[in-house]
Amino acid sequence: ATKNSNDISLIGVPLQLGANRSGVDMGPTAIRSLNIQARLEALGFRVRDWGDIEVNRLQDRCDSDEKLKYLAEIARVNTKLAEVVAQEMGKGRLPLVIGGDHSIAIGTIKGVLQHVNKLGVIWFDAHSDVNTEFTTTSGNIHGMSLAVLLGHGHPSLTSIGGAHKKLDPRNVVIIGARSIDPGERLFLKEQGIRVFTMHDIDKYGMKTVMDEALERVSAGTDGFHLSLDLDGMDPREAPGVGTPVKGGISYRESHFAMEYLHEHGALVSAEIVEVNPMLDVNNKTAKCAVDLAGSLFGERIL
Ligand code: EXY
Ligand code: MN
Ligand code: MN
Ligand code: MN
Repeated sequence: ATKNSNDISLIGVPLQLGANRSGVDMGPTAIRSLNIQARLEALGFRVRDWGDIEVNRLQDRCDSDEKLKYLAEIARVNTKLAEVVAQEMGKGRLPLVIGGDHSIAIGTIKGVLQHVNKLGVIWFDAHSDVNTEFTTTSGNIHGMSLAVLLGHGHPSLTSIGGAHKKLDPRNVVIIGARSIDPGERLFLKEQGIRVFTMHDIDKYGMKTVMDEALERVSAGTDGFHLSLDLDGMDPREAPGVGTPVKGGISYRESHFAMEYLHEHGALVSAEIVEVNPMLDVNNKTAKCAVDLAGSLFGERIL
């Protein structure tokens, strides 16, 4: 994989079927309207906007498995996304995927896993997203994507890109968690996944948290992926998200985390998810997303 590639491939996924509220399918439009491409080009990157993965928006509820909402279409979109991510990485480009709800992490990371054997993942999120069809109470697939990537969940999702293409829980770190369901708590314990809750961030500070997180996602891996869910930030800073949770990561802590990842290097891929312009205030959340992308690619490092 091309670590720290100078070429970025921007891929939009206007998907809201995995979420609990509509509007997040307009995330790519809101983020592009803030000129994310020009922002990254100003940092010296060559940015190619691949466009959007096609989504059949009008879906009736009757998917194959009642429990999981819109399972068939979400599996189809993520299969296509995985192919495109793998193809763009094959051309030496760093995939920067713009969502859309967090179910798209399935396609992004499965695509990266076609090229990277051992991949670390930083999961920046108020939630752990490790529900399965057995533990979910909502049936929303955006709350299941990390479990799927660890090989647990509905076969039509875990089989995308090959069922054997999955993450090692020792290389996965969740940062910002503050809303974890009972079934998820059990899963996280069983899997031994390192979770830095808001309590940990307050107790140790973001630098200490990031130091340990970077150690875990780098140990024996070929680099790491950043899955940036804007609901990880405090809702006062990022109100335009479908599942806001009070007491989140501050604006400065978020930027520090991004800059720290940049300084460390070894970023292989990234995605920015859950920006919902319908719930936003003057595009504030989309602007946070673009600003954080700038920091992730070195904008505030002299
Ligand atoms: N844990 C809840 C569920 O499974 O429905 C909420 C999940 C929210 C997921 C957002 C994307 O992070
Ligand atoms: Mn999430
Ligand atoms: Mn979340
Ligand atoms: Mn294979």
